[in-house]
Amino acid sequence: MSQVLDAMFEKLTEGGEHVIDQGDDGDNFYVIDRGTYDIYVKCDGVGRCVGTYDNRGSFGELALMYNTPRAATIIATSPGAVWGLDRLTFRRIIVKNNAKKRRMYENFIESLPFLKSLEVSERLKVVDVIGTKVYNDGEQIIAQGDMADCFFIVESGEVRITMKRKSKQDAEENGAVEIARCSRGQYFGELALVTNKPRAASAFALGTVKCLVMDVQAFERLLGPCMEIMKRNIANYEEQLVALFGTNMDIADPSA
Ligand code: 1OR
Ligand code: 1OR
Repeated sequence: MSQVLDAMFEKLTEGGEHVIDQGDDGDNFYVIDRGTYDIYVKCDGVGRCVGTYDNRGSFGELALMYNTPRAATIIATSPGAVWGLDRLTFRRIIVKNNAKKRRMYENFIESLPFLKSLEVSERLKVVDVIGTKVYNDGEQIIAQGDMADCFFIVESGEVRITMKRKSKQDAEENGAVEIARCSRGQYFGELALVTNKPRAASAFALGTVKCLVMDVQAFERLLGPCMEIMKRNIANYEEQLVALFGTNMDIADPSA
């Protein structure tokens, strides 16, 4: 960690500035300090905005990790600042760390049924992008109604999913209702990413919980082939919702 910090340099960015251009060779990896950045990917020669970073996140790792040309163009849309890490240091430290991560998580990721539509090489890329996060007993992992920017897989421990009832009055009277539990190998937090809506439910740690976390950009980039399985499961939520609350309120719209 201290080697990475020592090697990082600050770069101020202006609105409209191209921090990365698709097709270039990779020089640096960037961590956002502040500012907003659009992600453009060329399709038949035409650049299309496929996502944004809003004051957090990182980019520019793909060209350095896989020795490929830049896969997207990143354009600042406000004044901001990023922390850069040069290619050599990135490869020396991050790529070495990724090799360790592959050894640790390859078997676990291989065993997950919802990732079975991915090729082996794609599952390895999933291992490369995941981060890990530990939550203490009772700690909130997701808050219903929040905007979403990541997806979770439970590595150990148990996660309690709760949902507030439809009307405010009900919520105050009854509090939140437990609707599901997730344990090792199960995922949560996909719904808001798939529907582009706020979080439909809250998630809390039951005991100590360790999760693998993936940001929304990696989720969209890598998990496309698993969408069918996830969407089938979302249809199940809708059925359960009717059974539990006796209403078909739109889970994709928790503010309703
Ligand atoms: P890089 O070194 O290739 C561009 O330089 C960076 O943009 C890339 O690393 C990623 O960090 C970041 N597809 C490819 N690269 C992306 C994407 C992305 N999003 C962010 N980057 N997709 C967008 C998913 C929202 C998939 C588009 C089909
Ligand atoms: P999210 O991004 O909306 C909360 O953040 C997560 O809780 C959600 O993604 C799902 O991954 C997870 N209805 C809605 N979300 C659920 C449900 C659920 N279960 C788990 N999540 N139902 C439970 C069905 C057993 C139906 C509602 C009663």
